[in-house]
Amino acid sequence: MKLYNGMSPNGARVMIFMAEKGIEIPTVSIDLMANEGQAADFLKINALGQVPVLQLDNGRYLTESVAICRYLESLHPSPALFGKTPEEQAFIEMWMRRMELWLFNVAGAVGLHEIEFFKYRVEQNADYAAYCRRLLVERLAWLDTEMADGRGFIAGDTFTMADIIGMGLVMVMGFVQIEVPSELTNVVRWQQAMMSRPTFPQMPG
Ligand SMILES: N[C@@H](CCC(=O)N[C@@H](CS)C(=O)NCC(=O)O)C(=O)O
Repeated sequence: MKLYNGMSPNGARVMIFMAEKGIEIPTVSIDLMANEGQAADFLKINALGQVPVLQLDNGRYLTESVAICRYLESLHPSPALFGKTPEEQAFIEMWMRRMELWLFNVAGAVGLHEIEFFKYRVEQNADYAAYCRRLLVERLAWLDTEMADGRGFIAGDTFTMADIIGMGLVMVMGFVQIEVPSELTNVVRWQQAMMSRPTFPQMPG
């Protein structure tokens, strides 16, 4: 197998996942800031011009971060980050979708609509970015209420793929400088725990 990856919130999901499991895969580094994702050779691998991409041993390219992690989970089941029992798996899946669709994508939209680098990716709209900033904070308040049962992690008492998607969210919030309001103590506690985890990516200074 070969991984094509670059420093980014979605790329980080796979890096964190591998680090949590102690998996090593030869990696080709794609420098997104130098626009290597849009290079003709890379577009032949993933026409969307995005990382991460896992090339399987049979040559096929898997081009979605969660699909890559799921594939690696089946090859390296322990520790189980997608759950073991049907019930665990279903609740982790529920929380993965909530973290990605309900939170991560809203934070991502702030970046897409505000950061100069993305001006050729989307038709930027400053009002939409401002709306997404407000919406994200509202949704973090919802997450805080959900986590008021004292659970240590997003989907329960163990670290899972839902937390890894959440770590990507924390990274995006760092890029666009959105802070978790201090009164959201459950989210603040979880965020601090994620940032102190040895597998949380250290951003280049
Ligand atoms: N759904 C894809 C999204 C991947 C994605 O958006 N990757 C971004 C980095 S977070 C990327 O490679 N962007 C390259 C660019 O815009 O040039 C996944 O999770 O794998």
